[in-house]
Amino acid sequence: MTTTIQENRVSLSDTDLADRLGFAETMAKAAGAAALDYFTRRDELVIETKRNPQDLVSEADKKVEELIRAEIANRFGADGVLGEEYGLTEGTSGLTWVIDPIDGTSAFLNGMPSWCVSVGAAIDGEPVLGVIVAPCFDECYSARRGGGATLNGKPIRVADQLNLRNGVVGLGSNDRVEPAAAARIVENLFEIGGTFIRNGSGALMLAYVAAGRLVGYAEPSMNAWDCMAGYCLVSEAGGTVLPFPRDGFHAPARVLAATGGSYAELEQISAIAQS
Ligand code: LIP
Repeated sequence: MTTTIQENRVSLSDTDLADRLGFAETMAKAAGAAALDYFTRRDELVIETKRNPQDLVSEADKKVEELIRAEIANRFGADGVLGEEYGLTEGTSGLTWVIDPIDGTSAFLNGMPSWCVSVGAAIDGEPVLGVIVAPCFDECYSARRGGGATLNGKPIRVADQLNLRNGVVGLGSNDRVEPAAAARIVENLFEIGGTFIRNGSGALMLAYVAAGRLVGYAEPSMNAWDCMAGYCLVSEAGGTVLPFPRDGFHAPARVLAATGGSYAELEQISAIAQS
């Protein structure tokens, strides 16, 4: 299957995507090793506050994104790059890498293992590649459009045998969401006998949906770099996702992913008035 870019700038074949996936796995693992080194000496890191005291960034985030950007520029210089710390660099190939150097920054800086390196790629806003590396667990989740999803090289699939009453849902939220609305999602889930986790990394929780550990994931307002890789993983693992806005590189949007059998109910439970 050949993925033809809009305006026929470039046609990316499955082989092109497979090449990029192999590169992304190697690169994300190297970035993960660099991040893990920072993690072991996090007390030395210079930490800055972004929007509020819960929204932090450290030199680890910036240095790891710089490492990823340099690797991409060296190998696929015509591709675009969108990263959490340095924004959007337009490309000419039609493929844009969408990266979060350390997703779960709060967990990372507080010494908890639930963080990851998230490397996605999109063509015309559609996720086509996803690699999520969780160094503290020695796990590499990987997928490309049409190629299935794997965890450490072994095929993975969403948990079709679970539902919202016997499975666990991942939830995310932050200051962009009205507190009462976020609480209502939890209330709605508890009312049907469900339960949830929030580990601070939306990307890692999306990878858990793809691996069949979580039955679904919902977050009312999430950035493209947090979800693009996870969306590719969930779709290739047989799950259903709420398409991210085609112009979503510039603003956060609602994120929803689940098994096919639980998607509609989780959509209903987590639907809130968008501020
Ligand atoms: C995090 C997301 C998570 C969200 C957090 C934060 P970061 O990304 O993965 O889903 O709830 O507020 O945005 O900031 O750790 O890269």
